Amino acid sequence: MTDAIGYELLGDIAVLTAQNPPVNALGYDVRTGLWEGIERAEKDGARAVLIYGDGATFFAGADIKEFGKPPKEPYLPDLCTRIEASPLIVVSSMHGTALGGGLEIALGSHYRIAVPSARMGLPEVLIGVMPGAGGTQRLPRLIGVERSLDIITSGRQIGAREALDLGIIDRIEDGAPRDIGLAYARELLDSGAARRAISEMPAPEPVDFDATYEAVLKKGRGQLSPAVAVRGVQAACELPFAEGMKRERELFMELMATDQRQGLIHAFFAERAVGKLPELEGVDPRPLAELGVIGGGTMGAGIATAALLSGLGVIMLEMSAEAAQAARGRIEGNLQGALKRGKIDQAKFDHLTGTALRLSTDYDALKNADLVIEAVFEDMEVKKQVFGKLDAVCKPGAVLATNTSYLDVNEIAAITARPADVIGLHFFSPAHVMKLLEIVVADKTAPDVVATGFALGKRLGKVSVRAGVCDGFIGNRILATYRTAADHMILDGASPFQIDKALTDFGFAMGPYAVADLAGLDIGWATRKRKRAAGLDPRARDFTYADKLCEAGNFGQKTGKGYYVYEKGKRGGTPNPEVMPLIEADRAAQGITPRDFTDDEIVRRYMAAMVNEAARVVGEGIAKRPLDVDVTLLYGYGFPRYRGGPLKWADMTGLKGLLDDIRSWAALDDYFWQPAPLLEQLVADGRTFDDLNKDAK
Ligand code: T1G
Repeated sequence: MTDAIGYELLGDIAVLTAQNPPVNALGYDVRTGLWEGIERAEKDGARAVLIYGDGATFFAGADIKEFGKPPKEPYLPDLCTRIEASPLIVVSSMHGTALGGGLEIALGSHYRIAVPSARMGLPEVLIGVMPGAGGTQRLPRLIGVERSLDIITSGRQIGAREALDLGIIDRIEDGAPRDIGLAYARELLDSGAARRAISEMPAPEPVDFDATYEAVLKKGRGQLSPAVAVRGVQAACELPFAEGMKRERELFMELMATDQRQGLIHAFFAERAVGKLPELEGVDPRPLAELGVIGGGTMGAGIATAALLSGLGVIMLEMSAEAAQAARGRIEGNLQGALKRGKIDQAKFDHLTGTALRLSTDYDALKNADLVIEAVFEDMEVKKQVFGKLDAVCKPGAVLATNTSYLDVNEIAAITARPADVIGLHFFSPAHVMKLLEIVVADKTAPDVVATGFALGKRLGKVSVRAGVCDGFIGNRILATYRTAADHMILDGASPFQIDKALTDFGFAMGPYAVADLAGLDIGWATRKRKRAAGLDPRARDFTYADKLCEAGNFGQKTGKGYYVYEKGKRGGTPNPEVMPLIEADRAAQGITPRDFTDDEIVRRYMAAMVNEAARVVGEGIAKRPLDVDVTLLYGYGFPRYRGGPLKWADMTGLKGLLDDIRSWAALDDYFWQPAPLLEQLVADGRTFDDLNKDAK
C-alpha cells in the first residue's frame, strides 16, 4: 500500500482515505493505492468499501502534471471499472471539488453521498481533453444524454443540490465526509442494498449527434475538446459498454496529442504561476480594509463595484455632489446586475449601497483609507494634482495607486514625498467584470506595496500580472504593435472586415476593428494625435482614413457607427460602407497599389508583430516571464485560450519560422519589422519561451 491511500478495516467496512494534498489528484500512487485497497478489502472479507478524501477535497481529477508523460498503469478508466466490478458495496463520500477523474471514481462506485458544500463536474474539456475514465459512458446512463452533454461540453461545476436533483448522487448529509460515508455504508449494508453498477444500466436514448457536434464546435470557436467529447457520449448510445470505453479512450488520446491540449494546460498552470514572484516571497501585504476611489466614471465605478462585492468598504470621491450622485448611480447599476444574476441578494445590495459605500467631495474623507486608487482623466497634470493632495491627506502607510493605462508611474510617484507607497493598478473596463489586473511596479515601489497590490487583486478575484513601467505596460503596448501591423495591411490591400474575420477564425472573440468600435474610436484617435504631436519617426507609416472616420463623428458602438454600423437591439454590426472609400483614398494619396492578402498571411503578420513586441517586453523586463505576457493576452485581450497565449503559440508554431518571416518583411519596412533581440537570441540558442518560464522557477 502506498501512503497516498490510507487503509482501515472497521468491522465489515473497509475505508480507503485519499491523502495526496493539495487536491488529492489521482496520480500514480493514488491509483495504485486505490486498486490495492479494493483488492485488500475483498481479501479481508469486508462487505463494503468507503472511499473519501482527507484534506480539502475528494479527488480533483487526474494528475495534470502527468499529462504528456508516458501513462503508467493502473490507468484511471481501468481503476474505475475495477472499483465498479468489486462484489462489495462501494460508497464514495464527496466534499470539496470532485472533478474529472474524481467524479469518475465516484461514478465507478455503487453509491454516492456528498456534503452540502460539495461541488462536482467533468471539466476535462477546459484543459483540452475530455472525460477519459468512463465519464462519457456512465454519466449518460445515469442521467441521460442531454444533461450529460451540458455538463461534459461546458465543463461546468455543479453543486451538491443540483447533483442530487439530477441523480448523480444519492444523498446529501451534513458532517465530515468520513462520518457521513461510514453511516451511509452501514445503512446500505443493514438494508441489504445490492451493488449498483452504472455500466449494467441500459444504454441511454440518442440525440442527433452530428448536429450537436457541429453546434458545439461552432460555440467553441474552433476548440476541439467539447465537440470531440460529444462523440464520446455518442459511443455510450451506440456501443456496448466495454466498446464504448475503448472508443472514449481513443478519442481521449487523440485530444491528449493536440496542440490545443498543450495550450490549455499551459494556460492552467500559467494563471497560477503568474502570482508567484520571488520578490514577493516572505513579504506581507499591508492591511486592506478600506478603499478610496477617486473618480466615479465608468472605470472608477467598476473598481468600486468590484471592491464592494469583495467585502471592502469604499469611499468614492468625486468633484461635486452631482458627480457623486452620478457615480452612485453607476455603482448601483453595476450591483443591480449582480442582483439580477443572483450573485447577491437584496439585503446584500442594500448593505453595499447603504453603509459599505460612502461618497464624498472632500479629500479629508480619505484620511483613514488603506489604499486609494485614482481613476481620473488620463492627463498627467490632473494625475499629479490628485497625488499631491493624496500625499497631504492619506495616513502614513496608505498605498497610493493610479489606474492610468499608459502614463509614467515613476513621474507620478516623484511628485509625492512617499514614492515607495505609489503603484499602478491598471484595471480593464468593465473593472467589475474583466479579470485582468496589471500591477505596475515603479522604480521606487516598496515590495510590500507590490504585495498589497497582489493581495487586492486576489481579494477582487482578479488575475494579476506584474508589469514594469513603459507606455502601455504589457497588454496595451503589445496591442498597439499588432494593431499597427493590421493598419499596415489595410494600407497595403486588406480590408478591416477581412482582417477581423481572419482573426475570429483564428479564435479571437473579436477582431481588432470590432474591438476598436467597442472601446471607442476616439481613444485611438487621441492616441494618434498625441503621438504625432510628440513627433512620429519619419520612417513610421501613418494613415488618415481612421482620423477621417472619427472626424465624421463615427466613434464606433457608442455613436452607432464606426468600422461597422450598429442597429439598435442587434448584436454585432455590419460593415460600414463609408470605410472602404476612405481607405482607398488614403492608399491613392500615398501612391499605394493595393494587393490581395490571404487570411493565413493576415494571421501570420498579426501574430508575428504580437510575438515580436512581446519578446521585447520580456527582454526589457517589463514582463518578468513569457507566461506573464500569455496570461495578460488571455485575460485582457480575448486571445484564444486553447492556443495558450501568444508566446506558447509561438513556441508551438516555431520561433525560427517567425523570425525568418520578420526578417523577410524587414526588407520592405525595416522600421516596423525590427527583430526583437530576445527572439533572435532564443532562435540562435535553439531555445523556446517556455524554457525561459522554466528558468524563472
Ligand atoms: N492535477 C495536478 N495538480 C493540480 C490539479 C490536478 N488535477 N488541480 C490543481 N492542482 C494544483 C494546482 O496546480 C495548484 O498547484 C494546487 O493544486 C492548488 O490548485 C481521466 C484526465 C481543484 C478547483 O481539471 O480546477 O481528470 O500552484 O490553486 O483555487 O477524465 O485546482 O500550489 O503548485 O487551483 O483551491 C480534471 C483542475 C483533470 C481540476 C482547486 N480536473 N483543478 O482550486 O487551488 S483531467 C481538473 C482545479 C481528468 C480524467 C481526466 C482547481 C481546484 P500549486 P488551485 P483552488
